[in-house]
Amino acid sequence: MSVWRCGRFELALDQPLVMAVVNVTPDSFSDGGTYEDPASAVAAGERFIAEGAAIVDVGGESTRPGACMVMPAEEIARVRPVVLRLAAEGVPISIDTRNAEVARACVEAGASIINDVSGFRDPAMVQIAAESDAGVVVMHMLGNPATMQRSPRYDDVVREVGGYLIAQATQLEAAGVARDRIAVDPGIGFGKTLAHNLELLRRLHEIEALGYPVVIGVSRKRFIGELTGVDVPAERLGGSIAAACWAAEHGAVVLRVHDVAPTVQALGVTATLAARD
Ligand code: HH2
Repeated sequence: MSVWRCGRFELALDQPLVMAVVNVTPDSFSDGGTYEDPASAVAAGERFIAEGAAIVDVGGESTRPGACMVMPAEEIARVRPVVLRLAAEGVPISIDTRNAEVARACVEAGASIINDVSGFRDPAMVQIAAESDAGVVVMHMLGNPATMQRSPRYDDVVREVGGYLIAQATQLEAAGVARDRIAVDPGIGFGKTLAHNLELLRRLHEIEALGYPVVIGVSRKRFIGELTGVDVPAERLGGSIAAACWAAEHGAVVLRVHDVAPTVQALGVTATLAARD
């Protein structure tokens, strides 16, 4: 059985793991403002673990298309108290940040995973990964959040995203990050059209074949709105669960979700139905 080594945790990958989203932000696309004070963010993290999440992903900066940049001191002030408290309770925490100062402060506060939506492009982020024993999520994003949805273009989106992920993972390994600490994520919605997102999900086995655990975030995303005509992100639960189960059956082992209990239930039923002995 393979494991993903993340700081003091060894996360078994024999069944899909749920990574619960807790955005301590005023402006995230679907839960902005919900957990703005640390106590409500901590309570949400505790509830998500009780509902079956394996990891709590704490974020202090929205990366939705066109989102405002947040200064590192402000981002740290938002996330650090939440990381400190949940980590002290023994929860595997990932810190969702593109900023090296924030990553360092949160690893020191007890975070076990660095989830970088810009895929460790910043050498300072690579250095922090190398100096710590945290797990890492290398995600693909085209450009940056301000510009990524302006006519994204690829010749073959799966090949290009896969090539980027391998290059970034190789760079991390060369810097001293052990291979079994690295997971990859094709970055659904990050500089991709509906057609690109669908192509990545339909050919997810090609991303799995890169040889790293695959993380997927489809929860409440715009492509589900485009497929269903549902404009309000929080009302996209059915589509989000369908996409998470589909991804889990086609190579993803970590599912990043906002709605933990229903997703855990659906993943369990899907895995049982798919099991062959
Ligand atoms: N998606 C979002 C943020 N972080 N990290 C990974 N690894 N994969 C993803 O798909 C991913 C991610 C965007 O969702 P959310 O955090 O809900 O919104 P916002 O960026 O507006 O805070």
